[in-house]
Amino acid sequence: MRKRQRTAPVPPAQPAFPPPLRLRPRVTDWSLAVGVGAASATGLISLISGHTEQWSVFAAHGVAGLWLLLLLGGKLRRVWLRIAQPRRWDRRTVFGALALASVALTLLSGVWWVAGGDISVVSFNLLNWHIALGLALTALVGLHLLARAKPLRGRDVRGRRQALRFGALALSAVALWPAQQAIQRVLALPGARRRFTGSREAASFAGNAFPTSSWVADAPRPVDLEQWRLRVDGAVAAPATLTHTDVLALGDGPDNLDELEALLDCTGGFYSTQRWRGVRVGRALQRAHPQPGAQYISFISVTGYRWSLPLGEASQALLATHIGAEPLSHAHGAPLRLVAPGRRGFEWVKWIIRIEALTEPDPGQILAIHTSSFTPEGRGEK
Ligand SMILES: Nc1nc2c(c(=O)[nH]1)N[C@H]1C(S)=C(S)[C@@H](COP(=O)(O)O)O[C@H]1N2
Ligand SMILES: [Mo]
Repeated sequence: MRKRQRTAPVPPAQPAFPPPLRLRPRVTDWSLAVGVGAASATGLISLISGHTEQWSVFAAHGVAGLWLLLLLGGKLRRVWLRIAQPRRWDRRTVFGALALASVALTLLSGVWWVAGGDISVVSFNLLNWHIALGLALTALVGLHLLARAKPLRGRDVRGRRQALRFGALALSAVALWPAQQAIQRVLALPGARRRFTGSREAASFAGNAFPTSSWVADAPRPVDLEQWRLRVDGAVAAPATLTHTDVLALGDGPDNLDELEALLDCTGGFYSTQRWRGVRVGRALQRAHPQPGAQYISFISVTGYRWSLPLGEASQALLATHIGAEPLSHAHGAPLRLVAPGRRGFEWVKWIIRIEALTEPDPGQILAIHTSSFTPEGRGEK
């Protein structure tokens, strides 16, 4: 009788050389979670950073992104089989797959923008998409963590080899950031011409020709100069209401406006340097005599958009009526817009109608810049 031969179960194919940087599943997952947290936090902070000293925020964001990129391969290799088999899907798979897809798309849009990519998809450029996807991904990864997170155990992190791999991966992420910049410079990729904030130059010193932008969608009606007044009030001894002529007369006259060369850097990804002209904010304040307790100056738009700066910095800022040789156009904030050197574009309030001296910071301004576009004035209905 022939003996039936029992076939031993075929062991899963092992790669002859395991990838040197593969981390244990839970270590990979928690590293991804920490990477996403770091990328979101630095990404959000970067939106309000514009001073050159703040370059490290952008560097940290880049390193967090590269860290995610390096980890993603291992994660994909592991979950691919589950995702590729619809029969094995459940609700948690959907969150997980969405989280993974959003991480991949966010990384792709970020890397592409950094490399100089210049496409726009449904009227948003790559940087806009990167920000939107990044916000979505933070929410999705949060949900995915709630649904699937497994605690790290001692045996996940123990072992010299595991520590070495982890260290090598972290070092690679840190080293890839300057390497990537050097390569861009050597190859003279368009990405190398960006500011440290990621923004690209647009129509500097060309008057009103540079792009216009809005934080949400402020679109007020053009302001009638005859009707327009600037109110200076709040913590001041002598509140004032000024006509356009009064404003120009605050300085050395319309033929001798104050000048400031300053760079507007929009979080939407462009920057433009202009010779702005108008009157220093300090001159308007002098007229109204700030009280000793005044600490912040809030600039308020006809739309309700408002932002404030510390008193000393505000005094040095400019209330611009002109760009170079041209009067400010409506889209750029006529008749009066703030020029706040070193601050990101969103702080440069357009269509100013009121300057208010404050004795305390104004947290409400964060809400105001998001809601102004929904006021009748912001929609141009009033
Ligand atoms: N009132 C008001 N001011 C505003 C904005 C806005 O939406 N409303 N957008 C800000 C943003 S996000 C930027 S980048 C600059 C853009 O100025 P620009 O249109 O002259 O380029 O204006 C800032 N001032
Ligand atoms: Mo902006």
